[in-house]
Parts: sequence; C-alpha cells; structure tokens
Amino acid sequence: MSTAEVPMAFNAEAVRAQFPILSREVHGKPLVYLDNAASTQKPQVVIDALDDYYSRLNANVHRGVHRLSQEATDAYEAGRKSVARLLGVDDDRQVLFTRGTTEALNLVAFSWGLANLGKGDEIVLSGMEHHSNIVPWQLVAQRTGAVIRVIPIGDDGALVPGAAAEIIGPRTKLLAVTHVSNALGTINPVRELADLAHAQGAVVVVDGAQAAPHASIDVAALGADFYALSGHKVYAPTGIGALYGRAELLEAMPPWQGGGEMIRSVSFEKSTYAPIPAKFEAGTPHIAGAVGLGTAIDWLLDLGVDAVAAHEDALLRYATEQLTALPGLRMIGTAPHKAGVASFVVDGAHPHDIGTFLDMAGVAIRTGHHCAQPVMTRFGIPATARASFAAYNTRADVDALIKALARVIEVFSR
Ligand code: 7TS
Repeated sequence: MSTAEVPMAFNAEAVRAQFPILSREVHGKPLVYLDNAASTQKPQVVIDALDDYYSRLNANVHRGVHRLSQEATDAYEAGRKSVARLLGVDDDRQVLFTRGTTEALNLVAFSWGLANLGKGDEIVLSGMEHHSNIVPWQLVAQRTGAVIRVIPIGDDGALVPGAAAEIIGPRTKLLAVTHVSNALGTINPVRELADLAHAQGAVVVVDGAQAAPHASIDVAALGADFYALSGHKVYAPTGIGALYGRAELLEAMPPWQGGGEMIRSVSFEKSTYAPIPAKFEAGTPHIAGAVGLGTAIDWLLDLGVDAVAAHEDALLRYATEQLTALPGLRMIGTAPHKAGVASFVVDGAHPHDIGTFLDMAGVAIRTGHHCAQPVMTRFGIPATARASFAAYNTRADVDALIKALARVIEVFSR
C-alpha cells in the first residue's frame, strides 16, 4: 500500500479550524505552515485562556490573601498539574516552570552541574544536540574542569550503534541527550542510553523540546532524571516552559536564582529557601504563560498525543516519499525512528534560496543550521531546508510544499 492510501488517524481539518492564524494569507497565498519544530501555532482555546486570565483573574501568585490572587494562584498551579500529566509525573512538586527548554537546561547546568561536577568528570552529549544542550555544559565544564564527550551520529542521523556503550563509563557524571532531534527528526533510544548512564551512577538530562508535542511521555519509564520542554512548541505561548526533576535531586540542589518567592526567610546574615518547586521559581513568574501552557496541554491530551503522533508520522512518510522522488534532493536524517521533521538539501540551490522561494508561495519552512551546527558539520553542509509537522497539517500542506519545491528545482536547474 502506498503511503497515499494510509488512512489519516484523525480529522486534521477539524483541528486546523481551531487555529485562527491558519486562515490568513501570505503574499496573497493561503498560509501553509510547516515550521512547527521552531514554534507551533496556538488554538483558539489557548488564546481565549490568555484573554480570560487577563480579563478576569490577573493578580500576583502565592502572595495575596485576596480573591484574585487566590484564583490566579489556582490557575497557575493547575498549569503545573497539566505539565505533570503530560510527563506522567504524579508528584507535581517535581515540575518547575521556566522560560523554556533553554532556561530549563541552564538551570540544571548551573545548579546541579556547578554543585556536582569536578575536574576530569565527564559530561556525555550526543552529536545531534541543539546548542542549548551544548553551550550550558561548555560553560559549566570551563568552570569545573569537567570534560565533554560526544556520542557520534551515523550517516542516517541515528547514533552510531554501540558508541554510547563505549563512551559512557566510570567517569561519566552526566548524560544530556535530546529525545528527538530538531535538525534530523531522529528519535533517540533514551531508555537504553539512560540505563547505560545509570549503571555508572550518572544523572540523565533529556531535552524534550521536540518530543513533548509528538509523543506520549513517561519520564520514569524513559529513565530521565531531568526532562525539559518549551511551551511554544506544544501549542502554548512563548516565554514559558518546564523542567521535570526528580525530587531527591531538586531538593539537594542549590537555588540558581535568588529573589522573592524562592525563600523561607531572609536576613542580611543568612537566607533559607522555600521547598521545591518554589525554590527554583524566583520572582514573579509568567503566570499567564503557565495558564496558557496548561490549557494547551489539556487540549493536546484531549486530542490524544498518540493520535497526533500517528497523524504526523503518516504525513512524514507521505512527504518523505514525494521529497525523495524530486530530482537532486537529498534527505538529511533517514533514521528508522523519526518524528515530524523532514530536513533536506537540493543540488545547486542554497537552503535559504529555497526558503525564500517557498515563502513567496505561502509555504513557511525553516532553513539554516537549526541551532545544531555540529549536525551540519557532521554532514558536511552549511544548512538544510526543514519542513516540520503538527496536528493541524494535512496532505494538502505537503502537496503545496512539493509543488513549490518542484518549481524551485526547475528554476535552479536551468
Ligand atoms: N532543544 C531542541 C531539541 C530544540 O529543538 C530547541 C528549539 C531547543 C532545545 C530550545 O528551545 P527554546 O524554546 O528554549 O528556544 N528549536 C528550534 C528550532 O528547531 N528552530 O527554532 C527553534
């Protein structure tokens, strides 16, 4: 059966109708939004939740005895419960709000990392990490004398089989690995990697930015001690994200930012800190963002993450089949287990030119190194063009992409 005949798992048109932005035009053409790995669009329920928060509830949290403050606190804490539900976490004290994945990873690096890493300790990363799961570790390595080691990627964009087992060893103190690669779409065998790391007594940090929108997640089953995600990639606002951390680890870690909310008592001689999660949430948080994130997650869970994942997988196969048939096009990232990302290069056409040409046809894709320059170096290319899928994408979106790409190839091959 060709992928064109595979029935769609659910009604993407009905999902699409819930996203007002998707009915706008770009350069006089209907918008075809295929840059979801960078940021997803927001459904009306999320937009309404933000409106409702500011129209009815707005007040600072955890501070006032007055009614609005209590209701705002309840709404903020409901957001935390929704994140916990998405990650399969029972005890929601283990969920911290952050600005996003980048801040979540920096929190682990600068709190856990500075407190626990020393000279010669090894931080193991994979070769497909986003810069936000590389640079914080470099900063911490520079301060502590720890050393970074990298699990290499094979030609298909999956980790080289057996390489992790050779690299993870008695000096490994921390493994930080992405669940799904934003540049290649590869789904990493997180549990297998986590077992190797745990056998050496190391702590496991998982960058879930690209997985949270596309997969059912159970942090305990994955073996993640920390799991980071970004709201804006799961149909929620920008400026909000979350970090799951195992309670014993979070409790033992020093605060990484000081200020209001995170203290128990303060004097000029000494301060003591609030219990988790408040210990890691200094200052007034992005309350509306947390409300929006909770709403988006509830919406996604209602839709069914597995149904969404199956839908996106069908789209990815449909797109891959047609992309690979285009002359001069080469897929970057052909691992057996992939999620929602089709990265490619075309002979004789720079990805930026492809992106610009597609934009004129109303098709939004991402071009560049995708903040994963080591991946580009590994494949000997400066950049790729990347189409990435969400719950609201349809085969018609893929058809529009292919049609516009065929024109680009025709123009550039002249
Ligand atoms: N980790 C991965 C795997 C990512 O894909 C991204 C963002 C981040 C971390 C950082 O997330 P942030 O929300 O803190 O910025 N990835 C992309 C992308 O692929 N295109 O734009 C942003």
